[in-house]
Amino acid sequence: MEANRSYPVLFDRYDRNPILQAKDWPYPVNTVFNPAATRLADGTTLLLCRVEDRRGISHFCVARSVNGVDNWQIDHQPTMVPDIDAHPEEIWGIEDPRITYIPEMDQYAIVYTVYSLGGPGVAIALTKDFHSFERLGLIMSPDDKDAALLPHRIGGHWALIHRPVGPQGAHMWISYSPDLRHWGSHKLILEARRGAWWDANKIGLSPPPIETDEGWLTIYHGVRPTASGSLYRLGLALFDKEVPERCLLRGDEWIFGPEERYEREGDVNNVVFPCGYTIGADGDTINLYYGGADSCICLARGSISRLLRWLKTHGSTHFRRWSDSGLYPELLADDVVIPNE
Ligand code: BMA
Repeated sequence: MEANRSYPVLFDRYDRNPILQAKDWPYPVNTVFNPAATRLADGTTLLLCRVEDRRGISHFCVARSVNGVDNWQIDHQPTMVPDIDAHPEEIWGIEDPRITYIPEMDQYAIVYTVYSLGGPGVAIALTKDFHSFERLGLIMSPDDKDAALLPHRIGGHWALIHRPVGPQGAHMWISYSPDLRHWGSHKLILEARRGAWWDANKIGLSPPPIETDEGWLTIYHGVRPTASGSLYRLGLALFDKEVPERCLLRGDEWIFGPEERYEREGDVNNVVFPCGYTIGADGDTINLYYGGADSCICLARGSISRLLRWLKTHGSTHFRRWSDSGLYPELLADDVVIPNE
């Protein structure tokens, strides 16, 4: 069905999507999707692709391209595979990586989902070269995923955004650590909405937040259950630069969702799932790399300043009122009009 285009289009799909798929792989695989992305010092775009083998278990494989669009050089064998002996929590695979370059360590942090016997959890590994990896192990126990590290310390501590699941739903949280291994000061930062909303009940961080002068521009996904399966769509939120647990703005409408056939049909229908982006030489263009229908890798381009402008006109702060969690009491107090007694 033709989509109604009367709304602002914030991400333009590359017209030769998908850019990578199973048939491009140098060894037999089922699917390739949900890649992390970064730009290396020499300007090369590196994708750390989630590859699902024909047992159903995922590993990571690196693809490199000079222009970030085509002529991908794919590692001839898996780059990072589950290390079950040292890390039994990786027994059913490693999934959905997010890369953050950490200037203080001159290393890349890869935060990824491990599929353990107890369910999905969050693990972290460090690398300088995407050939060897230093695993720090499981940092968030199941059920938790959709995690990424901020690139520098906040008030002396590292900050991780992640998505634990509890009986009250699946919401986004932030946690802090002095050493990347021990995490605490957990805070709920963005709640899934309720009822019929596109982002009701289950949300999660998509790629790592984008640091801008106005705050951490954050693309997140919302999962809507329907009679024919879940619909994965993307929305926007902005968090305070100094206090990243404070949400400043949240868009009401989703900004990107499955429309094209490669997003509508695959191993899991109706999924767009970005885990990474690169920023163009202009400092504004965002190249968003995403999985289509859990089967292929696609590219869409947007503009950071345009996303911020959209958020200012389409974003709201009203969502805070729906919180019964006691979040932001000082803001609530300002918002709520108390009748004269
Ligand atoms: C999520 C993650 C993603 C996947 C999506 C749709 O829970 O596991 O890896 O793309 O489901 O299947």
